[in-house]
Amino acid sequence: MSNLRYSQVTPKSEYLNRRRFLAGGAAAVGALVLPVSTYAGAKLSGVTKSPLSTTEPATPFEAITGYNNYYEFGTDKGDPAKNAQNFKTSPWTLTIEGNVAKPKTLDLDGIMKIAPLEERIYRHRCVERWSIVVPWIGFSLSALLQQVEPNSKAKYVAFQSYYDPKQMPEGKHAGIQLPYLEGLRIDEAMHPLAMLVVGLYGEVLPNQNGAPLRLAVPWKYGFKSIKSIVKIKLVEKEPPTAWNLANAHEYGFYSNVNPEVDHPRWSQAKERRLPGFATRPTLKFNGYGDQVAGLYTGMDLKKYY
Ligand SMILES: Nc1nc2c(c(=O)[nH]1)N[C@H]1C(S)=C(S)[C@@H](COP(=O)(O)O)O[C@H]1N2
Ligand SMILES: [Mo]
Repeated sequence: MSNLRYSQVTPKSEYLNRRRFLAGGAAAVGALVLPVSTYAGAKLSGVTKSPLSTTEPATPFEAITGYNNYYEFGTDKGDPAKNAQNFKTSPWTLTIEGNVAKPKTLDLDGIMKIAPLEERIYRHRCVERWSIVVPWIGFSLSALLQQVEPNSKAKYVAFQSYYDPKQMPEGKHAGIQLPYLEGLRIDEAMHPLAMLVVGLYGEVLPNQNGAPLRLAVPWKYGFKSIKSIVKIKLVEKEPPTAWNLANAHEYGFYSNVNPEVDHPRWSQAKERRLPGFATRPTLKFNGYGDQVAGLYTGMDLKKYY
């Protein structure tokens, strides 16, 4: 059971500042009034291991946190690790609204208390053909959705990322519309594998991986797993998504991992497992078919790509 509260987590920066203060005397006094810009690296406690984990070995921390897509902080894979370091993730506000009986506004403490924290080791397959295995920490998105009590008009779930051009100046050159938008059908969102993530490798999420709150939808291409979520809205119609708005021909709403349906510019049959260059066959639904194929019974997955 996790009774951890965000206010009880010791941010690494604060801890370091404190150490510096103890060691450095007067010169370090300023450190006491520095705002805590990030919780990245703070340890999460009370995390249980989930049976939903793959038995594949997890990708090293350095690869997961050093090779990222996060266009708000630049389009090169190394940009997010460099440019997101000072991103301010506290205070944070998440709103859940729309076709629900009980809309909610949560701060970080509230987010951490939605459900007990679990470690789930998931495969993650980017549409650009690299893959990683990540020990995420979080809980099923359904835990939060059930708390707001969706009504019968809630057919889809729309997600919106934080966007502040001042903190994310590289976002101007992203080539996609920001704030980043994503969406799931309600039954996809309610599937236990769909996860809200607050950490990885035992720690609060590094900023470049989507702190303080991101999605992990392991049977879909990585771009469905939206980072730094500020708004979740239960809606009646299929919501717009960032990559579909940018290029509808290449990126559909569903975006289930599917080695049988090529991207218009490349085959999706294989993937590169980081770190290194070894390739392996890509699995339908990224290997989660036993759990999720039933969501798409009777659908033409070439049409609904
Ligand atoms: N807000 C936001 N979320 C995002 C992206 C982004 O650019 N902005 N990139 C997506 C893509 S393409 C991938 S592959 C994953 C990468 O997640 P990771 O960096 O934690 O591996 O984040 C997804 N979520
Ligand atoms: Mo991606």
